[in-house]
Amino acid sequence: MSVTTVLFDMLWDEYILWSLFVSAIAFGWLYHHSFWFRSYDGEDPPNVDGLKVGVFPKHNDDMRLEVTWTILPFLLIIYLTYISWAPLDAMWTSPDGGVYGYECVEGHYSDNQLDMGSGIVTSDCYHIIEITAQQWFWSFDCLELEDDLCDTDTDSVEVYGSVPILKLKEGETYFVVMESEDVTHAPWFLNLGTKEDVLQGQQTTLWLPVTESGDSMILCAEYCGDAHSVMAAVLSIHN
Ligand SMILES: [Cu+2]
Repeated sequence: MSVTTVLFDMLWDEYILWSLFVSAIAFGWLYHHSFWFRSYDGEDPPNVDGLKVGVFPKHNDDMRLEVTWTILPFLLIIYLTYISWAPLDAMWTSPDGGVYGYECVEGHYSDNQLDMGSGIVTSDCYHIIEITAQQWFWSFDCLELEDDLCDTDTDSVEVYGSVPILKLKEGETYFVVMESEDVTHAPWFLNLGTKEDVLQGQQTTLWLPVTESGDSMILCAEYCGDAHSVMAAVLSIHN
């Protein structure tokens, strides 16, 4: 699969379709009301709510509506917190015996297991790699890892030009240690749905539990200057 195909697939990913769907409702509503509820020159529109300029329409108060409008979103937030608790806990798990175990010794592999119920991946152990960010490109360092586990390359991608490729292995988990040489950046691994800020003079870390092979883009999610929009790389996962 070429990188161009990957980009095309990305455009039609479900989140694009969802945003088109929501936009259609929002803008449809906006334009409908703008034209439907127009008044014309010389027309005296009926004041159905008895509104007076500068006076709060207290007669429109509805305690039941207000309480409902407070309690329902509150319950929604509790529910959203509840369902994101486990994934967030996994995303910020400890590198010392968390869900991804300890660093793999040479010749050992993560053997990732995906729990279909919770969506959480657990690993026997993980591999460490490094990412350095600068205006406006990414540098990957596989450290001591063998080529099959981690390798780098470059490729030419439409729109983005020449970009680095990070080649990882399906079924392995990587602990990425990151730092920036200048301003704040943030690698966004589109297909893994994960991103983290990269700072100058301070290390940040990010887990990459890899369960599916394929090519996808890595973009910069923190505005970092002129060429921010083309600060890209390719994540290529093989099995
Ligand atoms: Cu950047």
